[in-house]
Amino acid sequence: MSDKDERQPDDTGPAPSADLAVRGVQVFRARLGVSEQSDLVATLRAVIRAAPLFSPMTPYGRPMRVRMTSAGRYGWYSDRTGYRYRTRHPSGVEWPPIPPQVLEIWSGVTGLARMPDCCLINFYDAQARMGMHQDRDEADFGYPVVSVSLGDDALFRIGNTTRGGKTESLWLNSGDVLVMGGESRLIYHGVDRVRPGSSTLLPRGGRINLTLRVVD
Ligand SMILES: O=C(O)CCC(=O)C(=O)O
Ligand SMILES: [Mn+2]
Repeated sequence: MSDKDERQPDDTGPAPSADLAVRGVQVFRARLGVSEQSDLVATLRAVIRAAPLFSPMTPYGRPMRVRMTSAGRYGWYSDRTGYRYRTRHPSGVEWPPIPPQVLEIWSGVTGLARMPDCCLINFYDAQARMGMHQDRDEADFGYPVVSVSLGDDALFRIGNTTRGGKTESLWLNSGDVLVMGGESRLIYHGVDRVRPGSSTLLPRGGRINLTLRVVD
């Protein structure tokens, strides 16, 4: 694949279906058109006003570079005692509900009737990255993980179901949706870097990732 996918999403036709699978990870390129992306960002701003972004502490005692918050019955959280889900934002408020547009993305790419319990909202500034990890704080790995990219491009790395070994990388662009399910549900993955200024979706730049998961 080329370093940069030049296709521009448009709102004139149906979104293309999965055009790529890397190690069982499905990538739906330009699943969201430009206006859907802007509407979604406006909706997410309201979520973030109710449940502001924060920088969780890793179990290793360093604050994460990615700032985050959640929507849904559960929010993902980390501190010195480990990774887990909790039912309230650190401020004490309940997490806001997952916006209907986000649930529609989930249904569209998974075909599942069961809705996700958690929509993790990750915000990456120009320096942020996320180390290689598995998503494994959920009860049932039979449900996929769905990840939505908005804003600046991100270099996403895909490894194996055990730590180490060869990896493959792909650029995720604004509007792309990725699904880790089946044999790829427990695959190691991470974000090496974002490409600042590659998108005009967010006026002050940066990248938003939504990660949708069934928790219990
Ligand atoms: O930002 C991304 O694309 C991935 C985020 C992620 O893997 C996570 O939050 O678990
Ligand atoms: Mn992850």
